[in-house]
Amino acid sequence: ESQAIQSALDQNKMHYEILIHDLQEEIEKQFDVKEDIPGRHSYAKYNNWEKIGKKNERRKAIFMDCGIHAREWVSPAFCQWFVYQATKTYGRNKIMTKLLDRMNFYVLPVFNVDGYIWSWTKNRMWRKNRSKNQNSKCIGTDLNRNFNASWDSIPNTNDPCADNYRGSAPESEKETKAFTDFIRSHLNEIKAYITFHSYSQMLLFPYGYTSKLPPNHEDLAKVAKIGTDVLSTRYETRYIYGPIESTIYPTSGSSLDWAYDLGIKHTFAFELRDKGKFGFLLPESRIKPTCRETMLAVKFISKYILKH
Ligand code: ING
Ligand code: ZN
Repeated sequence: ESQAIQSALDQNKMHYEILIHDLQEEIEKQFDVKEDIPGRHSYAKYNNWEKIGKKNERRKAIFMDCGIHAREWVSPAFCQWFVYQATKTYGRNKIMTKLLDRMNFYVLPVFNVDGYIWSWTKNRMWRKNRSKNQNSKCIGTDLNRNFNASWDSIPNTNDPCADNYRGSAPESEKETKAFTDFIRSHLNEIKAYITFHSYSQMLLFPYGYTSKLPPNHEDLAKVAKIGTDVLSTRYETRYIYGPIESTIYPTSGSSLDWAYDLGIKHTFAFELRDKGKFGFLLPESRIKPTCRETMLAVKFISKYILKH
């Protein structure tokens, strides 16, 4: 049986390779070959955003990231798809042309580089990054619990051996720090933040650390409702939407809540396909459909941001 599982995993890996292939170069650019933290398998320079749009113009921007969790492979696939489609359809697709004429997109295709590599080479189900923990043999911090957003307020994130370990302090991880530095220094342009996870088919917004609703809840819910409706028009994929806390589960220290509290009033997290049949091992045949339908929702959100 374990052999069957292994071969399923191998197959899945190969199929992803087709779409992820072009990402390889992107990922390699992010490596720091010096290995400045000894023992870390490989590790990012943390500043390798793709910026799509026109040069040297101040205007609204949307920041998107993928792959904060290693095993959620369809997420980096989406970021790659977005960059590919944006550059390919600019000048041909009306909406894309208008969006890129008027705003910029920052796309971080793989937030958690060494974790992602680990999930390809050693452990398909790896979630965290690969940093060492003091006083523990266990490796890794859950980057989506490491942000300074009511950090550590939800219990059970303090075990370094657990998949949701919050890290030793807020922003203890280089990946987190590089991201927050970038967002802070571009706050006047960044009007929306979208982060991509899998799986569950949900569109989430703040908060995760409290059941309190943010001031613009109605607005967020409206955008999420239309966004998920638009997404479903392509293949009838049904998404649910709502605040993190009541829609998926309570979380503290997430990037979404952090960005919101910093002042980015439109922050969304996608939980992409599926609802658990394949889960993280979403087959190759579903990658492109997932990207296509998700693109519709992202375009809608972008148009909304442009208008408001
Ligand atoms: N789910 C997310 C997690 O970090 C999430 C859910 C998204 C929480 C955004 C907070 C903010 O647990 C997965 N599958 O990673
Ligand atoms: Zn995730």
